[in-house]
Amino acid sequence: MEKKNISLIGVPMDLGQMRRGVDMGPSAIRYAGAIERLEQLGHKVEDLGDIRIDQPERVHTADTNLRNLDAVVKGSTELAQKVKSVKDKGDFPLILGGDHSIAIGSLAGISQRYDNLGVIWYDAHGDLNTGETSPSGNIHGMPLAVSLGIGHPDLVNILDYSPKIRPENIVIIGARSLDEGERELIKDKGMRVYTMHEVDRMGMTRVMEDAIDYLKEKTDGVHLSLDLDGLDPSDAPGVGTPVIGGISYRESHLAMEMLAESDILTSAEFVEVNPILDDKNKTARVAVALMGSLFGEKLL
Ligand code: 4U7
Ligand code: MN
Ligand code: MN
Ligand code: MN
Repeated sequence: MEKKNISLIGVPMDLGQMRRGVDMGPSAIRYAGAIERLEQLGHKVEDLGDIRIDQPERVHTADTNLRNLDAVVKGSTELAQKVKSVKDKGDFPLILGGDHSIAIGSLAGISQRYDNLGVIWYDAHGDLNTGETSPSGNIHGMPLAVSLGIGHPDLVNILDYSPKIRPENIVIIGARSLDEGERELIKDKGMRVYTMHEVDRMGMTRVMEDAIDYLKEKTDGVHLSLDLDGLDPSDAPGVGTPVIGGISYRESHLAMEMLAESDILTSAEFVEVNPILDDKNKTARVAVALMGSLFGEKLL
């Protein structure tokens, strides 16, 4: 793979859900050696530091079913602007979360540069809820819907355009916990989803071959949004919403290696690492190991 200029952005966001600690994700991933790993592979890394995120609201405004809405909008807007400036320089944005609500800002900033951005959503969940369908009111369960232009106007209109992505440019991999409203949206919009059933049945090799061929043809850039809970909790225990029966560590490496070979990615984010729930920073170390494969590391 060609050597990249990578701009690292940390987003210590924990407002999209209720478990404290995920705001320390960026530190945990840096501590696990992300920058050194990428530099060893010959890439140039510039660490832009962390986006400023407000404290959680102490009183939840109950009328919206969107916890910490205003603070999430503010953080997302700041992230979107930062990501956009990285893209304007022609660098590769690598965003470290933080909970998955940060994808709202990432995609807002990235997608302005593309007519047809593709997205790989590596996750146990669909993150396709709205205030109306969400069982939790947690915005980290909504970013993919928001990016499709579905959801609260303040979230949907970040950087004043919508939608950020088209449903046919989305590939979800690893899904095994979908809410009723999410299933309907997937069917209604015709999104491509490789649930754990397809991963089991086809194997990760065919899933990734398929996904890469599909996106290569349709899109002019691809963003990887990797939620560590896409992996099985035995491999990635430090996440807020673990779901058993996930993608293995080895399968995930294979997926990252195949993405590296294809060289289709134009941006990436690693989210939902929560060091307080983790086992000796294992999940952050897994994230860094996967980054290695994603950016061209080989075993031999
Ligand atoms: B994550 C959930 F109900 N669907 O909306 C919700 F199961 O970013 C979970 O993928 C969302 O970790 C998980 O609250 C969001 C729930
Ligand atoms: Mn997610
Ligand atoms: Mn998830
Ligand atoms: Mn989660």
